[in-house]
Order: sequence, then C-alpha cells, then structure tokens
Amino acid sequence: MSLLKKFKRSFSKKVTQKNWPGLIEAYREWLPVSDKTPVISLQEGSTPLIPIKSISKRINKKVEVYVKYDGLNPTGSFKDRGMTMAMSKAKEKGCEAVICASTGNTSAAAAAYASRGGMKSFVLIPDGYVAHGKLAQALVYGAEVLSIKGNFDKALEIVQEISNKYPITLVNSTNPYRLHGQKTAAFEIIDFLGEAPDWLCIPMGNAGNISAYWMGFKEYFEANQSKILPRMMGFQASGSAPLILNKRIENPNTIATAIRIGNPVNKEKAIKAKNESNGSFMDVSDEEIIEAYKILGKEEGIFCEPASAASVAGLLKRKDEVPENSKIVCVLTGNGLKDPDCALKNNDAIFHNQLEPEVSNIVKAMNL
Ligand code: AN7
Repeated sequence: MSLLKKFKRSFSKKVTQKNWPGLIEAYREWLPVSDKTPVISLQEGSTPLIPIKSISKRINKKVEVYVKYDGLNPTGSFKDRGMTMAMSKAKEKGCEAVICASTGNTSAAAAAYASRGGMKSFVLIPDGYVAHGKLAQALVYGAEVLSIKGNFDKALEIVQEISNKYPITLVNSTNPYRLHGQKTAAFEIIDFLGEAPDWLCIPMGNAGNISAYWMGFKEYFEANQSKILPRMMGFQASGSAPLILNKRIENPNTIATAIRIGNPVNKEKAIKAKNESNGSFMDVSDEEIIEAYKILGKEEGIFCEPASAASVAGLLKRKDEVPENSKIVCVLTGNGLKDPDCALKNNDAIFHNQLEPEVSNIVKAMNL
C-alpha cells in the first residue's frame, strides 16, 4: 500500500490541505528521524502534479506531461523539503546556528526554518546575482546575510571551511538530511500517479535534487511501491554547464541565477543517478529557458522561475527521443515570484503605460 493511502487511512478521512502534516510526519517511516527528533515544519510538501497539455501537444506521441510544482512550498521552492529535515536534525543535536551558501532559494528556506526552530542563520550569497524575491525573504525571515564579491562556488568553499572550524551546522546539500527530505518529492509523484514516470526532467545546479529524487525513486521501487524506475534527465544552463562539459566552470553565467553554479558539490551522486537510470544530461540555452518560461506562464497559468523552466526547455529540446505513450514529469523547483525582474523583462504581454484615466481613452487603448 502506498504511503499516502496508509496516511489517508490513519486519518480515516480524505487527505485535504487541512490535515497534511508536513513531509516528515507523512513519510516518517522513510526518513532518518526518531521520537526524539523535534520536527521543525511549515507543512511543506504535498505539492500539486499538474498535467501540462500545451507541452504534451508539442511533443505529440500520446505523451502525458506533468509538472511537479514545488514552487508552491512554504518559501516558494523545493528547498523546504530538505530544510525541514536538516533543521530538525540540527535542533536534535542541540545546534544553535546554521550556515549556508546560496544562489537564493537555499538561503530563503534556511532562514525561514532556522527562525521557526529558534536557531540563528548565516547565509553567504554572490553579490548582485540573487533574485530580489529570495533576498527579501532571507532578510524578512531574519537571517544574517553576508554578500561576497565572488560566485556561489567560492561562497560554498567558505561556508564549508567555517562549519568545519566553528560550531555551526552546514545546511547546504552536502548535509545528508537535506537529500532525505527532498527524496519525498519522488514518493509524492508515485503516490499520485500510481507508478513512477518514464522520464523525470529536472534542472541541475549543485546537483543535490536529482540525487535526492533518484534515492526516492529507488527506495520506493525496492519496497515494491513502483514497478519501474524513471530515466533521470538532468538539464543545466549552457553558460553554466559543468556536468555536461565535464569540467569546472570558473565563471558560470545564465539568466537562471538559481543554477549559476560552476562546480557542483554532488557531481558524483548525480552522475551515478544518470548512469544507474540510463538517464542523460543536456544543456539548454537562456533563450530556450525563456521560451519554456513563457509557454508555462501564458498557456498554462504557471509561473516558475527561469531555473525551473530549464526542465521543460530540456524536454522540448529532446522531444524526438520521447517514447510513445510515456508519462513525463518536469520538476518546477521554484516559484516565478522569486524573480520579478526576470518576469518584467521577459514577457510578451501588452502593457499600456501612463494612460489618462478616462473611459474613452482606455477603450481606445484596448482597441475596442
Ligand atoms: C529554483 O539556492 O543551489 O541541483 O543555493 O534554486 O539541487 O542544486 C539552488 C538551486 C534548481 C538546482 N532550481 O538544484 C541555492 C541553490 C532552483 C534552485 C536548483 C536550484 P540543485
């Protein structure tokens, strides 16, 4: 029996948003927690899996394409799945402060969950390359923000050194509890579809999430919760594609600042996921990312951030390889509201500015 079904039974009524307890309680038996673990939660998880006809149509071949809209988590990204675990385990150990490097979403989630758990958070970010929504979150959630004149990879080296020398817990995806939390997204997909998809398309930055999903798919498969394993299809932005070029990128660049990472710390795990799943990695250009971003917005009403759109851009790029009748899930890792500057610069909307406030004038502008 799937965990969600068990969970439904234990509540003896329909699972609704009202009684979703957060992912640690929902998937407790699959996670390294005990009765002693203080659960720090914002009721993350249980995000929708939404069919996307506009993409299925472009591929044809009777495929069903879904997006896992993880931008609907409490701080607007999949990082909440990892943070509920990392923070609960840090608190269990008696930790008082946490630290991370971040392109933005990790810092927002770390700040929120640290505050929720009564801990202090320090976040290192690359100056000028964190989307404004994410920076605003870190500040409001009460992190101490340290902006460095350097990129994410440098920031990660620094926080690794600091956490080795001082009693501060590192909550980047080198923290194993992060990946355990994030693997629950794979469980949710199988619980919802009744089976694993044929392909999982996912953006890669530090490559923690693809590794976490693969762990989740394998665990469910081994426990007979699914009969197939998906091919793990990872995508990076062309200007920031160390896993495709197979070398460290010193100066990564892309409009998708979330995945502006040149030296992924989970590289080995991601390559293992690719090889074990008969998967494949590919890069997508910023233009391809923005095209997918716009399709999702204006044809589906789904607003994701550019890094997330890389999964859909990648699927469209590989559409000739998609098998007939297959089910494909693209992971939308972050909410579009995170990066309003990108949205304002990249849309095809008609926007009449500075109009005189008179009906006749407005009607004329509307071309009625
Ligand atoms: C929206 O916040 O690395 O491959 O510091 O924010 O697991 O790194 C963000 C990564 C994809 C890539 N989509 O995930 C950070 C950070 C979004 C992201 C990724 C990130 P990983």
